[in-house]
Amino acid sequence: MIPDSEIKELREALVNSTRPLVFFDDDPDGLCSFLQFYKLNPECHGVVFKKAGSLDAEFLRKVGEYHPDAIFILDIANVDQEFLDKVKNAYWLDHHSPSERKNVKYYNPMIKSKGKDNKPISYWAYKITGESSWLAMTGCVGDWFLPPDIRKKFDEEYPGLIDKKIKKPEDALFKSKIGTLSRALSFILKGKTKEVMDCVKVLTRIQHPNDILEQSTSRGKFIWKKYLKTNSIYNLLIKSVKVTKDKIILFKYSSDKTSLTSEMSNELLFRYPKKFIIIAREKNGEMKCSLRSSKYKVRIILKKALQGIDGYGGGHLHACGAAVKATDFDRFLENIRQQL
Ligand SMILES: [Mn+2]
Repeated sequence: MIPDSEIKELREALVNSTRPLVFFDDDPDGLCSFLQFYKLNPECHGVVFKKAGSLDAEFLRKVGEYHPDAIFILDIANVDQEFLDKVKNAYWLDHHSPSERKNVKYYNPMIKSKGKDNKPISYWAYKITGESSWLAMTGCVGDWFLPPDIRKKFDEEYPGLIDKKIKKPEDALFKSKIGTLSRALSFILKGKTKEVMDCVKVLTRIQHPNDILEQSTSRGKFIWKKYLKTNSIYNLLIKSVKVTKDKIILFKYSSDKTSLTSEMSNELLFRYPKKFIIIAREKNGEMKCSLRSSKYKVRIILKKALQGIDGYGGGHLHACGAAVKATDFDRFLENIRQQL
């Protein structure tokens, strides 16, 4: 967990900042964390982090342009020391494997819990800001997490958006309205940074989830339209996945632009929790993979499978990302298969 003293410290830093710059991950958890920060302090200037790899010196340009008095880094797993050395007053809030860095205030629930507590950043953002249970839920559900304490508040404030009977996060993600919203946000984060940030700007002005879900405002309509555009590509792809008796579900496609591997693998995991799911997108001679399984320990299998392979990867115990040279992909696959 993150102790109350640290929650308070973050809240004060955010409230007292006159020029906060916020880097956030490009998934619903990262986005909803930013939106909650924005609700508490509308001076927040957001930068979506769309890169595979780390927040590195390249992003110092953003710092130079904006001149922030405080920098917040939300839901980003890797930040280079070189970046941190050149900035002042940085706060980094993350729930991936803990890092050791200097010149930054670092908050991670995994540290005190010895790896047991990896609640999403949207959860902590709600503790910090007290803002918008619907944003907290949308972000948490996107990370396969259903926090009972926020759920209670959310059910009071937004009845009907999650059926009372739903108890599992994956059911919330695929069978509830808030899950639809979470997947919609995931899809609007695809595409070019400029377009994404236009959507994010609109999202900062949305007051109620039904603005989007029922397209009851023009802003909500705008977001919904963007979602449908990506959703049509997504539906075509997921329909072409073949499921056999094999323990592995493997799907390969090639696209320069839209990465939908993580969303596809999540939906397949929901439908086939006992399989080992590999969705791979080929780009520039590299296979960018999302790996999922409820049955198998994906991170451990992945680590072994990468031995002697030109590639890298990691993540959570049952959900990982990896990139492997296309020429090594068959060998990589065989290394996985041997362990199942
Ligand atoms: Mn997250």
